[in-house]
Amino acid sequence: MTRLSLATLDRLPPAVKRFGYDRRALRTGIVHLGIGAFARAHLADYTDDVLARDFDAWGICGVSMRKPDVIEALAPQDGLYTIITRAGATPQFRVVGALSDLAVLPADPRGLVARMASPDTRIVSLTVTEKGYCHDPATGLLNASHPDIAHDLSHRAEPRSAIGAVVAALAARRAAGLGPFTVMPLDNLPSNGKVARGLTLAFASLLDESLARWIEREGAFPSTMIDRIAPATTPADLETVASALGLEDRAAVVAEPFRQWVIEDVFAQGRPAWETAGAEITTDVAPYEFMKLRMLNGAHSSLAYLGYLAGYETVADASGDPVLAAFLEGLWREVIPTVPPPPGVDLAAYARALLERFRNPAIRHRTWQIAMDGSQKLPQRLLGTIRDRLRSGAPIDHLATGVAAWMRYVMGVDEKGDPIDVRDPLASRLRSATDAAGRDAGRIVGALLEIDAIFGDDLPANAEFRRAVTTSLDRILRDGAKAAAKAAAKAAGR
Ligand code: CS2
Repeated sequence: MTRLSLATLDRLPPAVKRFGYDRRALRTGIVHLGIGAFARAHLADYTDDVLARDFDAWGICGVSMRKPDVIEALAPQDGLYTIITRAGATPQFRVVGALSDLAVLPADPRGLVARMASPDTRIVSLTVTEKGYCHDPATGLLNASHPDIAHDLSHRAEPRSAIGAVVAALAARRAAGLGPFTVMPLDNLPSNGKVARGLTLAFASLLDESLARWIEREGAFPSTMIDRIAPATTPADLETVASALGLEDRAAVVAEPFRQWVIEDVFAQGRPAWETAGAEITTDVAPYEFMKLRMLNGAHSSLAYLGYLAGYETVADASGDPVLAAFLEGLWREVIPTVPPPPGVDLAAYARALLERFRNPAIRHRTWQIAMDGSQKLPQRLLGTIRDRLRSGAPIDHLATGVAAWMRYVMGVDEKGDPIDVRDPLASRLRSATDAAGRDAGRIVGALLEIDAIFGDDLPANAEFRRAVTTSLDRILRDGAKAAAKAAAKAAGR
């Protein structure tokens, strides 16, 4: 089958939406590190809208940080790909043109650094997932013993990590008398701009204190809240696209119709007018981040562990189970009092809308996918909320059940005795901790709470936290995940 590309674009059927600008004239102004499904369904989607209205040099260079697969799929397509928007029976198709260039970091790290250092690059954005920041998730500080960071400190011209690449390129810009580009993280971390700034400064300080001071003075690190559910593309999705387009597209992504983006307006070298595409530009992203990370992602992770253990493959299936849906509602009742509502937002209505989004039957978002990297996600999704609740003496039954379900999950064997493919940078540490503890809830909780990169030193010392998580884990081990979800609702109702 013929591939989607600039040369074959005019063969697209009229029902397929396509970008409305001259792609060949598009220049690159953004380098995006981590061009996975999320960035293609979010940043590039918004940017494509802006380019259609207000054409400017804001094409995106999509960068793969490790494996070349995505770039190998995009390259013969001139960077073009389809977003399949799914809700209800009829998917919508849209071909995006915003990726004006492509690169694979490990194939040519020097080339990528040079590209980031070029005067054309005005923004470097990142979707490298939580673990890609090489930080300590509990504190947000740089993990200087992370193998990629250690490598980049001794091979600065050939970075492997996002932070290493950012600092190498900023150093080259400074040497060339250019100002810094804006560093814009698009990952689910609280105050992601502040975190990225702290990590960049910490890394730069280890190389050259004056470079760090320059970045501190001149650099810009906007925080953002990003939201769109975009599950991994399946072979069946690629077939759907091929029959809709009449062309093969190996880089298509799937997304829900909903999208949201809140951006702190601090840019060093300008930015696309993303607000014309519906992004919210603000001076304070924090309330939006709290809402999204604690309510959406906190519920997502809890549901992923409970749902996986209960035998559900997708979020839609799990949230269709009345016991787990009631659990989510109970969880949101615990979360809402800890979230300062963003201007004009009704958090109860936000929660109802989340349940609808989770239940979208056309989106097959695997519980296993969301369960990945729990050690990096728990702090901002559940543990911050738990700290706030404990401080005010409020019950944490649902939140603690989310944490207990994660503990049960990382034991690596499901309720039927089958192995679980636990993907986590700390997987082996988690497994040896739980293996040594047998099936004794108290001992498992004790062993896992020792990991201070996740729990800090306050939570392990909190008797109420330990009790609530142990009670819930004990219930999961004895009666299963669903019974524990039910018990949480009962305990909270007392
Ligand atoms: C999910 C997120 O995989 C996960 O951990 O919770 O990717 C979630 O789908 C997005 O944050 C939604 O915006």
